[in-house]
Amino acid sequence: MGQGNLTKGDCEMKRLSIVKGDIVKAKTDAIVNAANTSLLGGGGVDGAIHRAAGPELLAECETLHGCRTGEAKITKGYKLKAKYVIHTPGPIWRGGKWGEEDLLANCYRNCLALAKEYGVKSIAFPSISTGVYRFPIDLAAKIAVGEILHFLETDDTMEQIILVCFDEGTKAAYQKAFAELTA
Ligand code: AR6
Repeated sequence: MGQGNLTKGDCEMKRLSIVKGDIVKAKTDAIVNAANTSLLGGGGVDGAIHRAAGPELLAECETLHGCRTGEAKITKGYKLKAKYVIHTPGPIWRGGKWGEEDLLANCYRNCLALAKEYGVKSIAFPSISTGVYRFPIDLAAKIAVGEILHFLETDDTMEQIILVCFDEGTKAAYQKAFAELTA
């Protein structure tokens, strides 16, 4: 994965890319983990990241004493190509009346702020909350892309942000959100 594999249309905007792929292979400085509040691993992308990083990641996560929904904590990347993993528990979708939209926006905002604090110049995000946590994909994509574009408006340190979609449907939703937000 990386710039070389981007198809035409993936890279409408210089610093934001929407790609299909496996986030554990990302060569960015940091990758984001769609974690749960225990930070002690799970299925989905969380399981894949822990498997690829090796047991030292779980050992460091055990020292963090969990993380609140919408907040973010950083660890080393261990066996990953990425130097850091930024862990953020997204909200579980409960119909939309429990602050889910704000909590998901907080995930992106807090991950980007933490990345900036650690001098991260490139970062890859999975589609937080849209798997096991069942957040509707179109709404999640609008929030994710919106928060990232908002961050990039004022930031001049981040060189690349990649939204790594695991399937075509997710990628299409992100591309649609990008098109709508930049129209
Ligand atoms: N690379 C990129 N995206 C992936 C990968 C991968 N290797 N594997 C899955 N996805 P989910 P959530 C996509 O369920 O909804 C865990 O058990 C997946 O297709 O991983 O935030 C945690 O411990 C989907 O589009 O995360 C929590 O308990 C997206 O990643 C809970 O799941 C998110 O799906 C978090 O649920």
